[in-house]
Amino acid sequence: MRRRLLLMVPALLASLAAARAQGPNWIVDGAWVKPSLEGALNSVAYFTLVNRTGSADRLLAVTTPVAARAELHRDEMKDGVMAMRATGPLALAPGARVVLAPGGFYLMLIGLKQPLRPGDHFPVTLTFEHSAPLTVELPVLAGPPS
Ligand SMILES: [Cu+2]
Repeated sequence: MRRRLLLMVPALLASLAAARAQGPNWIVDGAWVKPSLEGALNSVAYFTLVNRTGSADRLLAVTTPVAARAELHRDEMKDGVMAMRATGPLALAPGARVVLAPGGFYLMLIGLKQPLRPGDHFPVTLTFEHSAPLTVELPVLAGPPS
């Protein structure tokens, strides 16, 4: 048993090296955060998330030091009224691309601890069901990046 474990180690190291060489398993693209309005405690962040891990996963939670909470929301018409609702965990099949953009999904930053001004940037950490947590830096911009 012991011998077998030892033999497995080089294979494991080789697969870790291969994984690293392949680059990021998740791609976060086109990120931007709306500047907070004067005195506002909330703002919204947008980005595109692409699953390049090769396996299905779920985005379970998002955290950031600049807000008390960060939740995935979606605006929906319900009984003729536009309302937002929390989406809960976001399932991403292998190769799936989820676009957070005005009019659809977005990341709601709730309880801002500081104003967000154009030119600022701050980290958010994405926690997945299977993948290691991913921390990315989001820029505060007056509008979508071109
Ligand atoms: Cu919302």
